[in-house]
Amino acid sequence: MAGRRDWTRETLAAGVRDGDRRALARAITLVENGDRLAYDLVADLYPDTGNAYAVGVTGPPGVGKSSLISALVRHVREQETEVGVVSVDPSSPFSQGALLGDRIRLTDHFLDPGVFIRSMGTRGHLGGLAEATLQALLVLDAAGKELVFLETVGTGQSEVEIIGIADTVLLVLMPGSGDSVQALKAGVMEIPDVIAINKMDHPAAKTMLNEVRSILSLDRDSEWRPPIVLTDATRGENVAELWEKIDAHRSYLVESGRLEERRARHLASEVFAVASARAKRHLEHVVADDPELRRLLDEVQRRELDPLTAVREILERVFRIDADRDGSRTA
Ligand SMILES: Nc1nc2c(ncn2[C@@H]2O[C@H](COP(=O)(O)OP(=O)(O)OP(=O)(O)O)[C@@H](O)[C@H]2O)c(=O)[nH]1
Ligand SMILES: [Mg+2]
Repeated sequence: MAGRRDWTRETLAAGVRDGDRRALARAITLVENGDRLAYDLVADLYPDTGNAYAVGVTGPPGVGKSSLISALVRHVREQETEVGVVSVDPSSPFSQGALLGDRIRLTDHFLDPGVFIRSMGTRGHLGGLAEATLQALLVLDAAGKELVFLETVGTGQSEVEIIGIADTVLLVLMPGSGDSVQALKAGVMEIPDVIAINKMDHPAAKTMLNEVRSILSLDRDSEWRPPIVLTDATRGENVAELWEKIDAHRSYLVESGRLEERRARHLASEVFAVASARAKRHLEHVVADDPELRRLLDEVQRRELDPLTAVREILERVFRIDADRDGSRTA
């Protein structure tokens, strides 16, 4: 078995392109750790990407996201579609731990060579989960996975950056996910492309369906009306219907030319998000290490220097940005 030292940029890229599981596992660990080799690898693989369809699956804890993905994977494997699953846990600083192990419940597919499943935490990743998720998606894409599920728990803003790269966003709810319904209603949560109300056996499932339907009916302008499907992930009920809706969304995007547009927008915002995150980190490090800059902050605190003058000096020193010009543009 190849140890960590045995992989080079070339062998790893070749292994990923062949869909070799050990190469994939290694590549995603490198991505997760923000390893230099991961950057080189993704740079090499990038020209071969763009073929995988990414489905983001989000929703509150325990609603059945993993169970539904598992059922959907079973369904698409009937057509022998090659599938990747990345389960991202924003709250976990480590990966492959017991907690994440419990989270993925996809053990049915662990022996299927056409399915690659991986959970990912933040671990030492400085670039954040958005960056790690994008890189993992690109690796799976280059490995020939035609369909990649990105699972992440959440109901608000935190997961937006993780599923922001997805082509289709599936929101999973269950009776009792009232907070999410409120968040949809208040416009705090972005309208997903497809909604599953899982655990449909629950007596309150129909009520929730009507509630969600009435919220969505307010949004008359959009051309795509998010379909809502009642599902039972454990019994596999309506899973085929759910897949049809996801596929219909994909066809809609392709036929209307919106897929290219959406991907271009996602990639641009991803690049900006990662660049901003790095710039912020750089700033924090420099300020922490530079007594001169810390002195500025002290002066602000003592009211000897006003905040915006301090900002100008910091930007000039750290980024060589002429803050006056920059400020006048946004004013
Ligand atoms: N009765 C019933 N139970 C379900 C259904 N779907 C999932 N479950 C159960 O609900 C629990 C949570 O399911 P998961 O698939 O792990 O949910 P999840 O949303 O991925 O959970 P987290 O990743 O921890 O947020 C498990 O015990 C499942 O067996 C369903 O349709 N009906
Ligand atoms: Mg899960």
